[in-house]
Amino acid sequence: MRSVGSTLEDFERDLFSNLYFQRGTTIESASGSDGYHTLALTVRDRLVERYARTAAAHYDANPRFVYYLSAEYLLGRQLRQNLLYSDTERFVHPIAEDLGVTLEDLESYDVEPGLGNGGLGRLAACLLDSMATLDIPAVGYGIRYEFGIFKQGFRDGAQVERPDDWTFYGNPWEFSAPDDRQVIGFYGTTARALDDPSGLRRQWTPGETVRGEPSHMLVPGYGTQTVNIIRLWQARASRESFDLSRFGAGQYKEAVEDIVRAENISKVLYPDDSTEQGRELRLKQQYFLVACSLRDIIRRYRLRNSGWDAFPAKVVIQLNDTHPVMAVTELMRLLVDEHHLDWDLAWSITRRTFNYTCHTLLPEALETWPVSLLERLLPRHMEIIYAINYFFLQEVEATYPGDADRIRRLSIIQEEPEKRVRMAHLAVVASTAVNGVAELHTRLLQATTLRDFAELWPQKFHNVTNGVTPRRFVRLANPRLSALISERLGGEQWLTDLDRLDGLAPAADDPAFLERWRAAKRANKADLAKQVEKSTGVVIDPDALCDVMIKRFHEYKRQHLKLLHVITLFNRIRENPDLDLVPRTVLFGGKAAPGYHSMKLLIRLVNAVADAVNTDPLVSRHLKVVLLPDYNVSRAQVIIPAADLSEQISLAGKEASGTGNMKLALNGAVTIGTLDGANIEIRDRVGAENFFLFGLDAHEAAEARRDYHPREYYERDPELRAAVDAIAGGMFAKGDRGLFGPVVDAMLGRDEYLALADYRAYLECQDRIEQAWRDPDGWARMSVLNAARCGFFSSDRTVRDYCDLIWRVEPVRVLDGG
Ligand code: GLG
Repeated sequence: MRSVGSTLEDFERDLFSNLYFQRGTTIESASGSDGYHTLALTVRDRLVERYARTAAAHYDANPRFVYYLSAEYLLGRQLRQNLLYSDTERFVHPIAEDLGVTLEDLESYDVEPGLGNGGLGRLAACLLDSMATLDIPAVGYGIRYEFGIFKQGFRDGAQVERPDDWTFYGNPWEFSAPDDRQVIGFYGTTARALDDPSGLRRQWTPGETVRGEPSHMLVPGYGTQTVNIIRLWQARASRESFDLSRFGAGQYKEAVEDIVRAENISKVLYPDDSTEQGRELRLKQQYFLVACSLRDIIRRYRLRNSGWDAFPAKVVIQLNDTHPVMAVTELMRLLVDEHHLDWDLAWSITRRTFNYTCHTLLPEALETWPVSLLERLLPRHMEIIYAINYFFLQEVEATYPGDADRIRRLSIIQEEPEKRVRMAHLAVVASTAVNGVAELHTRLLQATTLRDFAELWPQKFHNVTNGVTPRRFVRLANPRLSALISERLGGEQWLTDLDRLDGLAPAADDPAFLERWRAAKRANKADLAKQVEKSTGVVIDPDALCDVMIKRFHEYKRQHLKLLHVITLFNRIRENPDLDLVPRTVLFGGKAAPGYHSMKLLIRLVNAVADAVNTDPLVSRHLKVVLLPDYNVSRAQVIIPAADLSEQISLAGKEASGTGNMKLALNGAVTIGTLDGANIEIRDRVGAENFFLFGLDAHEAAEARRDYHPREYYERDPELRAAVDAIAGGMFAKGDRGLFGPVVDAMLGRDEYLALADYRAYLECQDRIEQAWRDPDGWARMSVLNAARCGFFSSDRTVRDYCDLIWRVEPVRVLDGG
């Protein structure tokens, strides 16, 4: 194996060699981008060597592998992470200084792969990071979207979406592996396999084929030699698709039609599903991901194993939400139709291989697909679903004889109003383990959304509370705080053993430490202020309370409740200019799905309110409001370390877990939140006195919803009425009463997520926060205790839980090469 050296001299030599031989340029003529790419390649070389040793160790050990299937990975920038993980950052500074550049300059070329959209995608990235760190043999499978999640901008305050061409300058972190490409089919017909008396084996003749070309990115572990990979598939037309004769005849568009159709599959993340074509494309993507990945998993299995008996002992597949659930039917098809296994054996293998993580409680977020679409796009898979359902319902009938209603509720097929396949049901039926992502979520899944399944198979259900990687979200995002923590704890072991943060608790009573803690926060806030000014022009005060709500825009998350608070403060200051208010910056960040019109309108309203606040000479002395455009992982890494207050105000029972809540608490932000998702577990750990709780709990919310009249709250509460009236009266729309009318109608009409019911409690809680903020030592104490007591929320712990409860995999140590 070729070995890269580990000294500064080796690093410098490789850097110049890469600049010359890989970029084909010299130091005299190199551009900034050349500099970045060269550095990236040199860092990558260090990881490649570890990867080669990891692959060899895995080959020798032939262990059980975790295969993580996910539609999204929200990785964030790679350069700083890989410098840290390869322990080469210390080399860069002296070399860069010699050359007259800074690491910050070079990092500005580091593009974030926008391959995810929210918490689910970032969780996938955190779990991969922790698996590598814990030496768990694992591969993540996903799609290499040509354009990831859109870039968000604002025009007249309204969200505009621009394509994110993230690979435009090339992605130095990725290797393509064309030899491992796969060919998969769509459409076509099925026929009976004549030599199969059971009739369960059939022959599928696809009507269209598409190539999946893989590339992989390296996923290094921290403080260990393991480097795993994430394998991403890109769709390519099969070679015959280019119609040379049409091209020759000048029909250029028609000549490439098939190519365009095939390659559209991996064009964008979550194609808009408001049209028939969009829905078909989404399902195509899902099948494309799992069909390519399963073939690759089988290829890897066969490198060291033969026969099928050992398959579940060597392969555990984790389905990240319902998007990859077609994998179940594809494995059945491969085993039964192509490898001629008998149905029962194939089913037993399948059931022992898969596990399913559910990330939601909202029934509308549980995917279902029309039977008619499946019959056309994946005819064989639809037959397999029917067969799985047939045998499953026999099992149900045997357990609950004559309970037709239960059979209807449990069935994988929904009959009314249109026949559809319930992907979550398919996932539960085909999995060994099903897990929710926080204690409350798992409990509610068992009690409501998946209740019949929990009664049928109670032993299948587990809770695995989410976590976040402290490497990216504390060490990289917040170097100041990290240095302080390491100094206090006497080393960096906390980065791989986050429970050690507990050792900070006594420092919460040490005034000198609190002073330094505050200074770190203050400096982070100054950094944030610079970025806010640069991207919005708004000047914010680093000494103001930094009140942060960063997450996707969704009605259940209740950004509109936060906005009602802001408008109330606005009204209070205008009514009473001498009011002694705590100076506060309210920072929003988040995108709305392109087809989610009500949330796009809310974004517009947030921007309009921000404008009104920031330009009012009176109000802006106390309050600033900013919606930072294009919220992503890189921006999160700047905002989170600067936050004083973390807004986690979803209606209780709606947010499965949340992970932003964990990142913020670990960075010393104090939470204002409802008893929802992982907020509950955060509060249990940091202590009720260090957490600002308000609002209905999940049970009360469910009760209140039965007979709910938001107007009564509006009429009873003058401040609430004034806030709503300000919107309705066109105060934020230059007098136009129509523009934000739908926001008001939604609040007063249905108020689906009970924002008005929680308004007064929320405001009172914010008043308590003001009081607390006036005592700087008291606040800093809460802040320290939040960080100190949140070690549980490391994704290392999450991965250990998955290993113990579900995966039953053992780590494989990779020996040091040096
Ligand atoms: C979900 C949920 C979040 C959860 C995340 C990761 O909405 O509450 O923290 O997955 O489990 N769809 C999501 O982003």
